[in-house]
Amino acid sequence: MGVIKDRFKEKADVLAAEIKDLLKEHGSKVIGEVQLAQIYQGMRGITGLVTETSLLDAQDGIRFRGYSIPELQEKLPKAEGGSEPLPEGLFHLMLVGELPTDADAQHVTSVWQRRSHVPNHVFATIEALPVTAHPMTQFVVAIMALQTESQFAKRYAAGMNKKEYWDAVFDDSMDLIARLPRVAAYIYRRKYKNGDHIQPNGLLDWAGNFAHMMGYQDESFKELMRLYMTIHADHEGGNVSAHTTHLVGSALSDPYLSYAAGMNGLAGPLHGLANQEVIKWIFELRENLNTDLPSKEQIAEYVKKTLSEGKVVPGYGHAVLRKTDPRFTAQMEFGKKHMPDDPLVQTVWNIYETVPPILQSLGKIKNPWPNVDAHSGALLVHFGMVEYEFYTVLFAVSRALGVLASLCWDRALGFPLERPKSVSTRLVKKWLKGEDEIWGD
Ligand code: CMX
Repeated sequence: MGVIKDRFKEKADVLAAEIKDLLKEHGSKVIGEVQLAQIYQGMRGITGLVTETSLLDAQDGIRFRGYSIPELQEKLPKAEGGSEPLPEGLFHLMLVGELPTDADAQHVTSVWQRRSHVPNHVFATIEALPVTAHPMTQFVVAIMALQTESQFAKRYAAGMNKKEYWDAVFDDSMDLIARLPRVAAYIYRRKYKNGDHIQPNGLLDWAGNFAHMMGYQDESFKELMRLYMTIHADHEGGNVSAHTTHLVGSALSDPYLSYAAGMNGLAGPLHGLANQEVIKWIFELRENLNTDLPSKEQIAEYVKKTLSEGKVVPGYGHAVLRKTDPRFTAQMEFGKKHMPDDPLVQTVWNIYETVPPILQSLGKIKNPWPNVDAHSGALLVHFGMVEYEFYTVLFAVSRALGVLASLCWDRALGFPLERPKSVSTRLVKKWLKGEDEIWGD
């Protein structure tokens, strides 16, 4: 077995034993109560999942294995000459639960370099789609084409013992993560750069190589990709992309099937697609007002217009967070360091000063503060990546790190098929009249 696989298995065996004892002793403890409204309203606030890789706090934001984003920026290994964390290090942290050394992160880089070959039929499958197809459609179709490579699917068909599920999921996850930058960069160059593809550079780290294959050689852009891939990787287990990957994986669908399912969820405008919606909205705002730097008054007017048309202000609000998203703040810091005078970046900051009080004044929005998607596009545009329909693909490549690390844990801990109980409104009405029990079988 590889070094990381060994370490993972060792940790997983310890935790599996702990969970067994924990459930034996405390399994019947009540962890919360469920109100009728919650089952009609997106299950907000219901604790019903275990995710080991990260935990979201409404006030403090995301922590990966207990570490905040600023802590990760300080403690995770960096590329030579760089100051942003390597996503390889974050993956190690999420998977093994320990901060990696520089050598550990380099090891992950070399494993992913070794496993990054993408078979030709995947490119042929992408080519079979109209070039006009949305990049997320091309991306998910490509993942499905890659599924022919699943070790899990092959081993399951050959009668794999359930004790080995984790091992096959681990191998598929590493292969899939390794291949994603090549697939995503291929889609980018196909759609926006006349199919003028760029070969991988075997000396670069995962995110740096991704930037290179998309055609961005600027060191600062590579740094942005390292930061971007780190902060978008995981957001505990209940968000649509993580939950879907976990749910589909619980049916023993292999990692390719599970991840593709999750990414179909990420492609929704209330989730990952919001990053393209934000920049589209700002471009429209600038075009409408015929200025590169709209005033705060002009922004306020435009926000009110958006709301009056029954639309959401993209990049604002969150189902769990109740403060400014630390992922927004990390990107704002990057902007201050690398491009403080960029008018688009300044517009994002002006929007940040303008939108929250307006949303708050509506009285119904639980979180008027910006989320991760409010900032990301402006940084990309600064480097010339103006093709905003591609942004969710960047998010998807990063999200693979969290959801696939979690999938490894799901199988290593032997989590069963996920199958919550649902009710009909007919039953609810009967239950309210005392004519039936709501907790049937
Ligand atoms: N603009 C306008 N209205 C908003 C809003 C926003 N940014 N955020 C929430 N609301 C509205 C909701 O639509 C809802 O309205 P109705 O009661 O009329 O249906 C009301 O405020 C209450 O919503 P909430 O409880 O505060 O928020 P939810 O947990 O239901 O939804 C989210 C969370 C993210 C879907 C929502 O805030 C939103 O649509 N934001 C804009 C899209 C966005 O940025 N998504 C990205 C999230 C991060 C990610 O996953 O990448």
